[in-house]
Amino acid sequence: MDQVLGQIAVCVERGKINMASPFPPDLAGQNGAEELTQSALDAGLSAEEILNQGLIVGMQKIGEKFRNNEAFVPDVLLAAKAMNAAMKLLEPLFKADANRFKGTLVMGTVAGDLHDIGKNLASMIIQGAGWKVVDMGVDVSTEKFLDAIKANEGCVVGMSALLTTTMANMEQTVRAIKEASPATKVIVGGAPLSQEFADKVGADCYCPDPQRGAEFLESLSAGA
Ligand code: B1M
Repeated sequence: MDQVLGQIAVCVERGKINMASPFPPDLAGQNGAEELTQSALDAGLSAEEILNQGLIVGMQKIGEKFRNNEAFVPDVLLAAKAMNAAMKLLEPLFKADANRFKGTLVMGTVAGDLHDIGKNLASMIIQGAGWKVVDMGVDVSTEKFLDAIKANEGCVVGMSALLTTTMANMEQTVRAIKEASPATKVIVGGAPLSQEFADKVGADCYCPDPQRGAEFLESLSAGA
């Protein structure tokens, strides 16, 4: 792995946002995820490389520590902040020409769930693939999804869930959408999901990663 990508991963894992951030104390005064991401871009690395080999690697590592009780909620929040700061620099590189949208994706994290990093990442990549993304944020109720479908005629709906408890809310929302608007396609993603779960709840596409979502949407626009 390129050295700067390894450093970016460490910054995300340790919650080192930028040079000005005092945390963690042993990295005070050093470059953070923000400056290193800018250096990587300046050195010619692609946004995809930085995302997949730097930022996501760091987030996976802090996730493992969190699971093993070696890191706690404040550590994970700082890691999320470091990742978001770097993602802001990558975002313009994933953006498509607003005059040539292939369709609209209404995207949200399901009710009860506040995790938004995966959703934001998927939104960014799908936007880059030429879709207008209407971001509903986190903790999005079934009613809000249904209202957004009415307001964005012909849209596809994307949902993210990171908690086994909120997978049940996802199921309820997908079923309500299919009942109220059977033609609306629904794509779902999030670490605890599986193809089996997506099939069971009636989603049209299970996305283990954003690219799968972009490919499914591409197949819809190709068939339109
Ligand atoms: Co939370 N959390 N968290 N957390 N958190 C997990 C999910 C957990 C697995 C950690 C663990 O125990 N190892 C665990 C869930 C256990 C379970 O349900 N079985 C957990 C828990 C328990 C909790 C709390 C309950 C902790 C507490 O309060 N005691 C709490 C719940 C709050 C709530 O939502 N109501 C909580 C809180 C938080 C923070 C706020 C601290 C923070 C979220 C910050 C934020 O999102 N702004 C946080 C984080 C960061 C995590 C971990 C560490 C990382 C999640 C993440 O962002 N991953 C996570 C552990 C882990 O996953 N390793 C954990 C990186 C992201 C890029 O991956 O979201 O999977 P992911 O997205 C991927 C794919 O899934 C896919 O694309 C992305 C890129 O590949 N994808 C889509 C996702 N959605 C998609 C949609 C698509 C397409 C692709 O189209 C529709």
